[in-house]
Amino acid sequence: MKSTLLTAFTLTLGLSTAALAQHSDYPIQAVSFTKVKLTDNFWLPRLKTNTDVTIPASFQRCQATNRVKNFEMAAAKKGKFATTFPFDDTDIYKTIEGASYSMSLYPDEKLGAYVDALIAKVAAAQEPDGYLYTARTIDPAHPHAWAGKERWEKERELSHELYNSGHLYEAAVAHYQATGKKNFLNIALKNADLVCSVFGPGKRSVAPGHEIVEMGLVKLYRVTGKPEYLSTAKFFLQQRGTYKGYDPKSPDVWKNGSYWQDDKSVYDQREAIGHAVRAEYLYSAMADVAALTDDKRMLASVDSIWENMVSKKFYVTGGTGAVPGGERFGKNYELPNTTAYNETCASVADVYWNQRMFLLHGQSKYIDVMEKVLYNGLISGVGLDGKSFFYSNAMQIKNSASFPQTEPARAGWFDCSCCPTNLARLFPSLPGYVYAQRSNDVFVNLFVSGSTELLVNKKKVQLTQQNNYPWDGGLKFTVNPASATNFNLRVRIPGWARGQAMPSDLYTFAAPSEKTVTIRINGKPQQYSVQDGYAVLTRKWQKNDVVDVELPMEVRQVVANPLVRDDLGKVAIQRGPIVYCAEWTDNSGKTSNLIVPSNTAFTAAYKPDVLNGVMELTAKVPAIKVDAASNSVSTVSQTMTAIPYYAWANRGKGEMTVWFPRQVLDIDLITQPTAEVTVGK
Ligand code: FUB
Ligand code: ZN
Repeated sequence: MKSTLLTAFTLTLGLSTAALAQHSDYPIQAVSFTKVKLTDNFWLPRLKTNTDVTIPASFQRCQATNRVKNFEMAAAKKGKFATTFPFDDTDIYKTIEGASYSMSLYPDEKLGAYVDALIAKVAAAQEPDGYLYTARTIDPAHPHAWAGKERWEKERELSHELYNSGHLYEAAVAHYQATGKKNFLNIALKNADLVCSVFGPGKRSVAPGHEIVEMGLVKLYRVTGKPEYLSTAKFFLQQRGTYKGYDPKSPDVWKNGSYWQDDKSVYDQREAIGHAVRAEYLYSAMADVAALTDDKRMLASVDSIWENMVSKKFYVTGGTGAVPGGERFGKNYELPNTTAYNETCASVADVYWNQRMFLLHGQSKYIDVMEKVLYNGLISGVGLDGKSFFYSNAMQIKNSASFPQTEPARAGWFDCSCCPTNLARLFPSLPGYVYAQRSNDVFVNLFVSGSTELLVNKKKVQLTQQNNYPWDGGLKFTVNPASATNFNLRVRIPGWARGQAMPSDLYTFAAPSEKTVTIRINGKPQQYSVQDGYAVLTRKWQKNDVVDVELPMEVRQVVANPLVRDDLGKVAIQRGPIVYCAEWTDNSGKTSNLIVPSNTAFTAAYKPDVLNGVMELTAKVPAIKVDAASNSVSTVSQTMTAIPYYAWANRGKGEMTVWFPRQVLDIDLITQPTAEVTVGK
């Protein structure tokens, strides 16, 4: 199907098939979102809410906040840029991207017509040579302050011209794949042709100030086979570290270039640094380009950066980008709780990056990380209503008389509204992360009920999943080949089910578990080997073969590497892939006084009426009480209730804790939060 589309498309464009000759690519291919149908109890309602609430609200907000008007004014070449940031155009692109994915799940003529009308407005705003950036086109004599007088003059800093292009490309490809229409894609190609004619060896050079154009160009390359798109993506990556105007000795991340990942060549970068969203889009593009051009040095860099992030710069909830000032990665092990930043967009980027790392290496550790992000720090970014969001995902909300902390509230939209629209596009793309294939190896990466149809050994194989994940560890897979056929079904055995809280020593389970993973085929217990984190089930599959996998769903305590100062003496609570928190509303108004000793026995109970249905954990624990005169403290036994972290802040404002002291000694009686927030830079 994919190659037919590609061939039909390239012939229409008049591209020769020689242009398609690719020497290298990811050794593993993801099964496209268009081929995976979900029936899942956990994800499907979220995707439905995204379709029914988030996407319409997002379009409405793009309209109400003048983002659409910017395009109309650019088309008319009249008016005054009417929003705050030069990258506000991308909110429209990202929402179209989400709507496109969504229409492939839920066809919707009215939505299709609305999207087409919006695309026509985008087309009208595009300059004749392909340039598309309303912040300049509306009034080229008075462009946005971040834009510079001439095109691309401030691209290395904050103009976001290529960032806008990158989101345009990503959205246009999704729209083309989902609808088969080329109206949006043609706009993207015209812009990309301009970009490729301006930038490249012997032409203009820049390390784009906010990465994503590289990933977008790779997607256009995949659709069209046009080599310039890939070579320009690689050119942009190779420009990092070439700018001479930084002061490499400056500790200031802007002045030494590390904020933009521009302090070193990509070939010399080994650490996740700078603005987290920029960084993770860069690393995603490095994986793409390393795969497509067989660039082993680039691969070595991105491998090391990944190791650094998962070993030293990753919250237990999957959040990344600890430091509010510059929305960036901190130093190694700098993972404070009271000031954690964790931009939702960084989690979105992390999903993209880990998917690519998996496609490169075929190891489950990348999906373990992706799963952690998906089920925790990513979906915490959206309220259960689908229209209230967190830009930053806190790790601890703590109030004391001396240091009252302002609890964050979810908001419907932000001046800088990158996160809501990034979620709008990520959710409906989820079916594309469930399965992957490498000839006779079929990978099951995520446990999401639904089905897909694959071609293995030239035979159609239908694969169906039925489960109640993440609440239940019982997974049922039905394999249904058109006729009996040999292949390897590789079922991911999550790290957390193999005694590994994290594929690094950043987090470990506090105590070992005796429980093991069991697998049966057609009811018969199987001996299986685990390779690269997958149970490899090799056999001649017959019609309606049934595989049952039982993952041990225990409540585990997690401890952090002692170098993470903020988590010393503390534990987090995890059950399956879900990381828990305690919220004030379930815990007599306070959570910073709860202690979780190592012998705490939690009971898990599914509560269909709580927070749209969650597995709730309860336990008797010691809690600190302060006397009425605030002169003395004592410990009382109290029932503690924990809910999935992702579901916090849906019932009003108050204290929230992820990391609990194990002993009275480890309680932070006073912690002063010191958040300094810089958005949009
Ligand atoms: O700069 C564009 C977007 O705005 C970034 O990705 C976010 O972090 C926010 O700063
Ligand atoms: Zn964001």
